[in-house]
Amino acid sequence: MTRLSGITPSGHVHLGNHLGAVRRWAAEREPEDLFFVSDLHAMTAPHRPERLRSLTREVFAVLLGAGIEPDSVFVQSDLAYELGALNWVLECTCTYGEAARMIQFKEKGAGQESVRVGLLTYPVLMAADILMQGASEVPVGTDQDQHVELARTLARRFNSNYGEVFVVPRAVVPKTAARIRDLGDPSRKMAKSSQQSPGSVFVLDEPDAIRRKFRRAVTDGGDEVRYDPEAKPGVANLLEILAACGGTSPYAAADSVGSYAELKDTVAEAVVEELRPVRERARELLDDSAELDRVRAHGAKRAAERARPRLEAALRVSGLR
Ligand code: AQP
Repeated sequence: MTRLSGITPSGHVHLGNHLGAVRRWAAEREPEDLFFVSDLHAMTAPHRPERLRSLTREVFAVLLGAGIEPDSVFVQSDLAYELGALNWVLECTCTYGEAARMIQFKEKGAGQESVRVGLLTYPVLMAADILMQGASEVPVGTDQDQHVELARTLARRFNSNYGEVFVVPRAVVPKTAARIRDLGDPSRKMAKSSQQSPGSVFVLDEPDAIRRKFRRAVTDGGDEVRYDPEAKPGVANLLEILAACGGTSPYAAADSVGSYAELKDTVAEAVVEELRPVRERARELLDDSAELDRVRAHGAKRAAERARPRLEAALRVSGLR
């Protein structure tokens, strides 16, 4: 069983990515699991080339820093030629109606003056990511369910039209993890794309920056520390973060602190300690370009070796080569 998970370098990796995904990927990984930095997906919206390149390196270093094995991680664009080929074959397996139905396309495209064709077709590229690696399970949130469903449809259609080449993948719901909210605006989730927000805590932030951000975190009226996400969303978010760092429940975390100020200090220190080893390992790698490049080339080679026989078979049975 191969599980495939990706992270898009659309901004700096934040505390939400860490607590909600990356930390678990590292802790619960099975030998067959695969992780990748989906830099091709980051091109569906306007982007700056140098920034994309540097964020891709950063995200890759953070995955390794979090403890993901070099054997199981790669950068998507290091397989750009292979993916480009399979993407075309799958685009010719997918109908326009199927692509245009994707809710994310409608949502992300809504109100935009101009939309990249890639925003319409990237679920097909995602299908190529999944099918080329022979992934049987794709852990995704509900917002990506529909894309995995499309990958299933395309795998089935391709197999029945041309021959059995692809494993038919299925979406699996990851075990519940905290949904971390923006420290300055707890009504929205912490997000990579809201880079300017002082309410986003990044994995590579220095301890003092982390402490400053928590000191400025929005709390709620009153002064009682109580876990009540409806009435006290700001405090609840801080308690969820504290609980996630300490492996307890938000209710227990609430009992451990007496005031808002104490809560902010306690959660800031817990986050500093939680992120410290990841930041230190990631920084070491980012400072040692040669080592980072070596690990990246190794991951790319392994991923390409895994992908090529399936890609060759897909090209052959569909009438190419
Ligand atoms: N705030 C969050 N709390 C918990 N988990 C989160 N994830 C993202 N935000 C939070 C999880 O991180 C993994 C990788 O995310 P992604 O690259 O697919 O990005 P995303 O889900 O679209 O959210 P981001 O990081 O905020 O990026 P943008 O701003 O580009 O949308 C996923 O497992 C995701 O659930």
